[in-house]
Amino acid sequence: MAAQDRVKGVIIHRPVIYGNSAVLLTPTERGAVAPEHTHRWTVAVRSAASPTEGRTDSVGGADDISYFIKRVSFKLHETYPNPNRNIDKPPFEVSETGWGEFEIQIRITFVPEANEKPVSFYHHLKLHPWNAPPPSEDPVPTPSSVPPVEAVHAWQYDEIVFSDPPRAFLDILLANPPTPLPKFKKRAVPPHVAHPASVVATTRGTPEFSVVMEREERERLDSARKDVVSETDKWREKLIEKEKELEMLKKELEKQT
Ligand code: SLL
Repeated sequence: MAAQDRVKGVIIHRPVIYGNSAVLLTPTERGAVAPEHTHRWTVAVRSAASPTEGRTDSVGGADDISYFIKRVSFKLHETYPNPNRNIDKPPFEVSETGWGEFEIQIRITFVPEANEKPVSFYHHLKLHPWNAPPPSEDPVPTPSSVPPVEAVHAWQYDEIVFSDPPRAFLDILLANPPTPLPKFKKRAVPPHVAHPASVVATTRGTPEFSVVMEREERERLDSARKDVVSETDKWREKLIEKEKELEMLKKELEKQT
């Protein structure tokens, strides 16, 4: 089998996150860059798991993803000089300063071995914190209990799926297993500011992708619980039926003896 031949029936994925973080510029920084610029932001594509040592304040980025990603192109707003930014080596990110939010097109080109077309994601650059009330059942925080916001984070979890990958590419993927996501989040993300929808958090700490897993785990448990209940009902009915049958047979037997 040749290296470029596709391995039929194999579906393999790599978890990634894309999005941005942003911080307010201090008055001194504003003076140094441009007076109308209010924020410094970074837009990035990273592996989903966060580092557990070294740069532990990073959202995602535990793994070097250049074994399957060749280039990430970020298409910025045309108010930026050279708005098409091609990043050909990790970290696949662009840092800028500015004053406004806008839509960023993120185009991922894979290594040649993948023999796959590029994929595009769209991300709305987020600079301002969410002021929406907490969507969770947690008690509504009083203003004094809301921690001061240091950074705004807007990240989306996604999985890049490769179907029938070429043999050589499958070998590369298998040689580079992704760091698993933590089962439970280890970082303190205040529940009243973390978005349970998984993608975003406006928080004092650094969000980490495990809220996604928590939700999925909850959904799995709920569905398993329903299955167990319906199975139990089914077997209970069968048991009742059999007990009736037994009762009848016993009566038959009594009659005959
Ligand atoms: C808005 N529709 O009005 C958006 C556009 C563009 C933001 C936001 C550029 C900084 C520079 C910048 O921040 N553009 O001047 O280099 O909110």
